[in-house]
Amino acid sequence: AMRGHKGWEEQWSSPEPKKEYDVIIVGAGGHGLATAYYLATVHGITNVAVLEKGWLGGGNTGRNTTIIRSNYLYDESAGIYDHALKLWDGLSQELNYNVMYSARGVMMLAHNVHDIQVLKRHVHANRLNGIDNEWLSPEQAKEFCPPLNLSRDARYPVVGAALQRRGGTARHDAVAWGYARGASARGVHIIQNCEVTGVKRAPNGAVMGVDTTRGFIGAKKVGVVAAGHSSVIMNMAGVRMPLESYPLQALVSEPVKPVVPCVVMSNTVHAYISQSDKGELVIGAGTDQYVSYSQTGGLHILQHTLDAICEMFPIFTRMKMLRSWGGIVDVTPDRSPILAKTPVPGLYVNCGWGTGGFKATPGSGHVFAHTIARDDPHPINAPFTIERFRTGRLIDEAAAAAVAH
Ligand code: FAD
Ligand code: PYC
Repeated sequence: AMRGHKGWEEQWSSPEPKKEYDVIIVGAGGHGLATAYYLATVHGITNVAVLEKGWLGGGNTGRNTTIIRSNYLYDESAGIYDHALKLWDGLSQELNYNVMYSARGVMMLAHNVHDIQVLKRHVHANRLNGIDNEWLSPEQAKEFCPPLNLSRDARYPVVGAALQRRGGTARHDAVAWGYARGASARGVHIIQNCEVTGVKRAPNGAVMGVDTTRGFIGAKKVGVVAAGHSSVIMNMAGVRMPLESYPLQALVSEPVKPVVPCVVMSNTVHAYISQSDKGELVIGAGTDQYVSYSQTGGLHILQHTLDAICEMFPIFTRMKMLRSWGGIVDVTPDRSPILAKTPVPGLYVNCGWGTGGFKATPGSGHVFAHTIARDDPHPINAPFTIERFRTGRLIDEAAAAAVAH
């Protein structure tokens, strides 16, 4: 049927790379494309290339389970994740592209006294920052998500939940496509199948441009936004990053009629679930326990996750799983991202989002564009430096990451 549709307009152009740009962004995931979009729309910088080794949105942006929330513990995190959440609200209008943001609520389950204490601490901290989060009894949790199993016989019974009603999901591909179309329309060059293989520095140490599989491309400003491969590219510039890269997997079931009305996450049993608009159950796991660049991951991790899902939702026990996949997530020691200038003049980095960067895409692009355009961080991303791992001023969000890793 698709072959009959002739004359469709291109969503973005595919130009040949120029010899030089004002800014190069490495990585055409959601964060890189959003950065380019805001460089153009907010800062008037349009002589920008986004270089992508594969196809745009083919990295973690196109592989994630699309959960959006801002219920992190620390003030710094509240700043950046809620900045993003506010932008999600108007993003379809901003891009004139339906990103299908659905504030259906994200519910995090408690299974023991320790979980209750941790989640209640997050509820209180969030409220102090003006972020919605509320405590639910097990019965209220079931009312919000009827298929949830409240049996006391479960290995990890549900003993309460924290609910962020503004949390939800969005269509991951549409986010990449919408930002790409918006950036391209303003003159940004999106160059796919163009792998960065080196970062060139001038004798004074400053960035001069990048070597790529399509030749050298010059720029005095380079932003690295390459998720699981960020440390590889930063290494090309001589900067060692506090990052480890792990496979993180997800899977979807056969499509069924609407049955899961919200997002449910459980850090204790290592599983989370929502239902896509197509009807598939979207299920995710914790990371594999070893570092790797393989986008497959271990089968036992998925089996463990499905065991947990079946215990929380026994009605899914006989459902068939359709496909699974993995992405490579870049994890920092404190589970918070790095959005910062680097010791190399003209080199900027936006990485370390680990298992949880999709939700931050609009806010991250917005403040990273500011950082590059002004050569100075936006107040929202100012705390997310590389130096914090030397000074000890960490932003420890291991509990709020809510995905085992
Ligand atoms: P990416 O989309 O990965 O983009 C980086 C791009 O850089 C890639 O396209 C890659 O090809 C390119 N690149 C790499 N090396 C080079 C090179 N040398 N030259 C040129 N280009 C290069 N987050 C949430 O908030 N909610 C979730 O529910 C969630 N679920 C997840 C589930 C899974 C299975 C996975 C894997 C991740 C999940 N995440 C989630 C995390 C989230 O997907 C990422 O943090 C986020 O998408 C990162 O976006 P990005 O644009 O930085 O990276
Ligand atoms: O950060 O909310 C999250 C998340 C859910 C699944 C993977 N990451």
